[in-house]
Order: sequence, then C-alpha cells, then structure tokens
Amino acid sequence: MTGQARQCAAVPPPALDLLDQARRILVLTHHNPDGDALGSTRGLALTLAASGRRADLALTGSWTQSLSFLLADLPVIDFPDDFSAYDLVALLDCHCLSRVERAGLKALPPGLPMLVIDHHPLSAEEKAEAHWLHEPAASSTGELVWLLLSAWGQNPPREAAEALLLAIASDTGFFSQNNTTAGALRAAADLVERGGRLETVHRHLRADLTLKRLKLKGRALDSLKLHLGGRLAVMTVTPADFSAAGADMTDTEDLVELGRALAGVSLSALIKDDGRGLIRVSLRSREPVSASALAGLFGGGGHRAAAAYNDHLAATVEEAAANLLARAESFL
Ligand SMILES: [Mn+2]
Repeated sequence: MTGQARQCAAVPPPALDLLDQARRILVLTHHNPDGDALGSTRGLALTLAASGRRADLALTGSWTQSLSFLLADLPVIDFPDDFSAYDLVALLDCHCLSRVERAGLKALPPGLPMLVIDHHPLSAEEKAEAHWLHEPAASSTGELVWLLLSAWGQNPPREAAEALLLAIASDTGFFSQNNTTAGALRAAADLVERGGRLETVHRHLRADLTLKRLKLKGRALDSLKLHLGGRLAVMTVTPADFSAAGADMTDTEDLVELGRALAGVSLSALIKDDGRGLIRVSLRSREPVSASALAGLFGGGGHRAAAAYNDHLAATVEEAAANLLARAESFL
C-alpha cells in the first residue's frame, strides 16, 4: 500500500492496520444474509485469501438458494464457540453482534479486534464499540468493502470483484433506487474494470427465477390490496401460500418491490407468515416516505427506502395489516 492510498477519507487508517496485521480472520454478517451481505463477504474473503490470509465464514439463518453460489470455494465453518484461532473478526452489513442472532454471542473475547463494515444507519440508542467503516450514505456494504480494499492497495481477484458488484447491484435494486449514487456507480465501474461481469450478476439476481418463486409471486400479487387512496399497497403470504407454491421464506426476497412499482403507490408492504409464529413485514417506500421511520415504530429498522420489522402483536397477517394501516396513515 502507498501513503497516498492511506489518505482515502472514508477509510480510517486503523482499519488498514487491523487488516495488515491479521493472518486469520473470521468474517460474520447478519442473520438471514441477503445479496449485499453474501456478496460483500465473498469479495472480502477471496481478496484476503489472495493476500495470503485465511478468512473463515460463519453464517446464521437461511438465504435464497439462488445466492448459494456465492459460498462456493470458501471456508464456510460451523459457528465457532471458541474464537482463539482468530486475530480479527470482520462484521459485514451490520454493526452489532446481536444482528448475527447467534445464541450466546454478545461480545468478542477481550483483545480480539472487530472491523465493522456497514451502511445501516444507527438507531438513537445504538452505539457500537467499533465503527471503522460505517457510512450510512454508502449504497451498500459491497461499495464500502471496495473502498476499503482500494485504500488498502489490494486488487481483488476477478471473482471477488464480481461478488462485490453483485452486492452493490443487489442493494440498489440493480442500480435503480435513489441510493444509486455517483459513488456506487464509480465503485461498480472499478469492479467491472477488474473483471466483474454485469450480465452474469444480472442473471444471478434477476433471471434465475425458480418455479416455486414464480408461483409464490403469483399468490402474493393475488393478495395485493390498495389502501389510503392508492398510496399504500399491502400484500400477504401465508402458510397456505408457501405450501401451495412449495416455497419458503427465502423465496420472498424482492416480492415487496412489486407493490412499489404500481403508479401512485408510495409505500409497499409485504406481510409474511410462514407458520413459525412470527409475522415479518417488509417495506419499500418512495420519497418522501421513510420506510425506516415507520418500521422503527414497530421496533424494526433498515434504510429510508427499504426497511423491515417483526409484528410481535399480530397473530395473523390480517392483524398485522390492521396494525400497519393504523400507523401508516400519518406517514402517507
Ligand atoms: Mn446492505
């Protein structure tokens, strides 16, 4: 790395020192990782491996089958109880260990540093202990990992560049949402220059649709109802829908986008009940509506245009829809 590279404003030098010194790194991300989480994880892990380091990945929850290829050729391990083999933990696409949702994991052993790389805004009561690279203005964690690697002077292998490109594309709705900043496009251009193929990324994110996912999409669309003069679109998926389509929770990713695409809709909600006793609600909004502010009323969070929460007060999707309607009116 050069002295000049270290002056990159977004990347604090201590983050680069941590990477310089680490030999064995444990990479963690949030529960139920999405395209940004898995793409960023792959991009970082492959680049660390190419620099002679070992990066193990430990994951929690489930993820959509169409993203499983992002774990190919990576050391994905069972979640460790003992961290003594590692000299660094990298936490991606979230800033609190609680988001990993691993029972018993509250803090790292004393002396084990954590490198946080995240773009989710902090809620008022959150104060994570390390924010080496926390930038809510960034489109995605993929963009931040790329900033980090370029400041560190590491050239990602082609597959890592493509994984980071997928991460950015995934979190920007394939470069269509208002978080598609000049910075996001610059990072994407850099990654294309390093061998990332946009057509391949597009196929993985948009065109590898499975039949069960398509069937679930049909059922979700059937359930769509408009409220508040057509400004709020609500879709539901119930245990009966999952079973009829042969689908599961991992097949619901991006379904909520269907509602937001309707003319006149400024808030789209997808209410999901897979029969396991927890009603989950995904939100997508258009300016000036803040999905994250609304999700915050239910104890959830996310970004301005994309957020989620669990409705602990609702036992059915109908109850969750009623709770949402009651709170959403003042936002629309
Ligand atoms: Mn993200």
